[in-house]
Parts: sequence; structure tokens; C-alpha cells
Amino acid sequence: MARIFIISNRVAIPGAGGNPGGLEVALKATLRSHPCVWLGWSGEVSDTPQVKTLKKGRNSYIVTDLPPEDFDEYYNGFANRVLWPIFHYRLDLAEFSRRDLSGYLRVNERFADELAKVLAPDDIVWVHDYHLIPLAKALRARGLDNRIGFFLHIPLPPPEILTAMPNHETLIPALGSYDLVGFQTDGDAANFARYLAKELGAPSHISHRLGGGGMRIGTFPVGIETRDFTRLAGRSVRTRFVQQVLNSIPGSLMIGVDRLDYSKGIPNRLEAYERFLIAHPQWHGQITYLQITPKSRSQIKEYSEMEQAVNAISGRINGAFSDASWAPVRYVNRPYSRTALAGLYRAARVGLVTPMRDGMNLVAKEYVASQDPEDPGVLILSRFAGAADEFGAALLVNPYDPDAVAAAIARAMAMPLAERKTRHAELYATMLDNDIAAWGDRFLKALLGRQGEARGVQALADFIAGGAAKEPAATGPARPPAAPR
Ligand code: ADQ
Repeated sequence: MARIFIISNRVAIPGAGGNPGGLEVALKATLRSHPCVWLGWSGEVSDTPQVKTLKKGRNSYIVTDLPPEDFDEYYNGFANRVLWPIFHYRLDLAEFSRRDLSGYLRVNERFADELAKVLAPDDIVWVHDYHLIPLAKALRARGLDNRIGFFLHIPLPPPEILTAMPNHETLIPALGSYDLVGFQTDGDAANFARYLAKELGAPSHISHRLGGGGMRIGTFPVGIETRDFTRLAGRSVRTRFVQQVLNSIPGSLMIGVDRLDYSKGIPNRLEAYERFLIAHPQWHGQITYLQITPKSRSQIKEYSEMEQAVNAISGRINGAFSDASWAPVRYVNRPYSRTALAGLYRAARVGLVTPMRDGMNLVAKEYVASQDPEDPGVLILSRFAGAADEFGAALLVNPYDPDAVAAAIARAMAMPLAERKTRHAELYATMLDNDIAAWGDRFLKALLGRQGEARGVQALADFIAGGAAKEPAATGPARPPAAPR
């Protein structure tokens, strides 16, 4: 079996601890089903960077330290202060002073050097996320012609936003060195197609490259290990930990689980909850909102400011509404095991997932998978999460409109059992169709060029070749044909 090289900024070595993240969850099934080598940053910063290789079972992990200037310019700089905000549609938060690409390119070159030492000709390379956009170009420059795919876990904004990014004309076309570029939603893929059409003069250029076996694009919405998660939740809800949480609150539990990040919309969500409490006093003492939010990227100013804002709003709500036996908000700053989270999701009557913008959002999927089909809770989901494309049966909300989110909380709390069951059955069926193993398989098959098994890839290729070069209609971006689920 050919080896799969997974390349990403951080590497999750089994048993090594560290912060949980969507990428780690998404790659689990691939790591189980194929011999893999996972290469990335060790998380250590050092003046004398070391490269370490570890073997766990049939998989290997290669991690390299970063020198301080690379950490600053690549990770804290271009990746997290330019690419992250702009790809999440937040031009206002992008630090244009961090426009210098050199540290970012240097780390991509460093990864390419390490890879070039160990890649065999038939190895398949699967690169993940916005930190590593130019990696295929760097590998091609070293004469490597392996199959190389790229998957973007976060959104890709329309060209009207993307072209405001410093150096976009150097960076985005570098994706052309990949054999396959995958996105979470049709909207993201269409945004990329429109960028290529507008900036690079597709369709002729793109269709030529497609004909010559060059880059293809496709939609591959990330899933989770649906059935396993359901079983885990069923067991976990009976544990002493979850029962203690339930016994410690009066009434129903509403849950939010997110990294502390401005894209997740935590302050807006708390404000919406405050409006709900003001508008619906009959629920006082009957609902407790548990927000579980481990800190992330605290060294970046926007993140530490948000930490303070979230603390302030939670304090304000508890100050205004608590009584001796009830506090409406519990805000917890630490990570929990997947088992504990699964049990809490199952115990929660409402799952509140309201990012301002999100590539997919696995918490939404984990919440649905955890529910008891005979008495399921209700998912309130932002229409700006990638998951909303598949989850029409959730209560979809606009996270910018606190009154609408407050109304959705009231509706979820009062929803009759029959409606909860119908909605849950529809959401769960979607998740069985597209679980995490199916996601990895579909991407890898598409990368290996088995077109029949990745219809969406060809459909999008036809879309680019056919229509994307036209100016978009005044009503909004053109939509590609639906991709397979
Ligand atoms: P993330 O932004 O990390 O991922 P998300 O999809 O929500 O976001 O995944 C977070 C994961 O971390 C979930 O599995 C969740 O259970 C776990 N997690 C969060 N808080 C936790 C806590 N307190 N304790 C334990 N575990 C916790 C990026 C993109 C997403 C995309 C994923 C996968 O930003 O849009 O869905 O990649 O592609």
C-alpha cells in the first residue's frame, strides 16, 4: 500500500496531549486505515531547531522545531494575523503590517526540504490548511512529481475579499501546483473558481490545465465518526461526571463548545442569550447555558481582548439574573475529553453553535451524533458554518442578529418531541451518509484520479471551464452543480 504523507502545521502525536482541534479529529480515520507519515511543526521554538521522528504502530510522525523568527513571522504573523482573519471574511482584523510573506515561505521551504529527504516516488502527499498553501510549489521546485492534494479546512472568501489580501497574486495561484484542491462547501469552491476566472483569465487557462491532468478542485465536507460518537455519548451520559453536572443545575442544559476564537461568535451568542432571558422570564431557573471554551492563541491581542469580553458578558448576565439556586451561565476555560464532551452533548437539550464564519464546524456534527434518537435535543446552527449546507433540518440562524438567535433558543426549548425527532432523524441520516471515513476516502480517491468516485470534482472542473469566467450576476456568485455527499 502506498504511504500517505499528511502535512499540516501541527502534528497530533497519539498520547502526547495538547489542545484539541478540528484537524486532529478529521484525520483520525485516515490514520487508522492507511500507513501514514504525518509531518509538521513540533510546537517548540528553538534557536537550534531539531527534527524528530517517532513511530507509533505503522504510522510515523516527523516534527520539526521552528526558530523564533519563523514562529513570529509564519505562525503568529502571516498565518494567524493575515490569512486566518481574511479567510474568515474579517478584513477589519487583518494586520496589514504583517504583509511580509518571507517567514511564511521560509517555513514552507523548510517543510519541503524535510519531505524531499523521505518521500518515495509513489507516496501520496495530502497537505492541510492555510499554513501550507505554497508547499506543493516548493516540492515541485525540488523535482518531485508525486500526487499532491490540498484541503482547506477554513472558508475561502469571494475574490472581492481575497484580492484585498497582501500578496494574494503570489500566494493563491500557487495552489495550481497541487493535483487536487478540496474545500468544505460548494460556496468555497465556487469562490476559488471565481478567483481563478477573474485573476488568472480562466476558463481557457484552467480548462487547458485540466485537460493536461493539472489541478482539479472539489467539495469534500468533513464529517465525524458518526456511529462511534453516538455509542460513546450513550455510555458517557451515564457516567458520574455527567450526572453530577446535571444534578447541579435546575432545569435544562444548553451547551456551546468552541475554541476561544473570534470566528466562533461567542460574545454575540452570549448577548443573544441575554436577550432571551430578558424576553422570556418564564425560563429563568429552567435553563443553564454551559459554554466550554479552552483558550487558544492567547499571545495574540484580539484573542486576549476577546477573552476579557467573554468574561465580562458572562459576569454581567450572571450578575443580572442569578439567584441563590441558579446561575444562567457557566463559562469554563478548559478542554474536556471527547468522552466527557459526548456525554454533555447528549445531556443538553439545546446545542448552540453560532460561528460568525466557519469552514465546517465539527461541534455541530458531534452534538447531533450524541443525541438519543427517542428524545433528541435541538441544534441551533449559524447559517455561516459550512455545516449549514448539509444541516437544513437544524434551526438555522443569522449569528449577527441577536433577537433571531434569542427566538431560536425559545423555539428550541419549547419544541415538541415529534418535531425534535423528525429534525434529528434527518440530520443523523446526512451524517451517516458522509462520515469521516467517507470523507478521507473520497478525497484520496479523487486525488488518485478515480473520477467516477468523485463526481463533484469533475462537475466543478466543468463549471470552471464552462462559466466561471463570466462576470458574476448582480444577484451574487454563480453556483456550481451540487457535489456528491
Ligand atoms: P476548528 O476551528 O478547530 O477546526 P471545529 O470544527 O469546531 O473547529 O472542531 C473543534 C474540535 O475540537 C471538535 O472536535 C471539538 O469537540 C474539539 N473541542 C473543542 N473544544 C473542546 C474542549 N473544550 N474540550 C475538548 N475538545 C474540544 C477547523 C475549522 C473548522 C473545521 C475543522 C475540521 O475551523 O471549520 O470544521 O477544522 O475541518
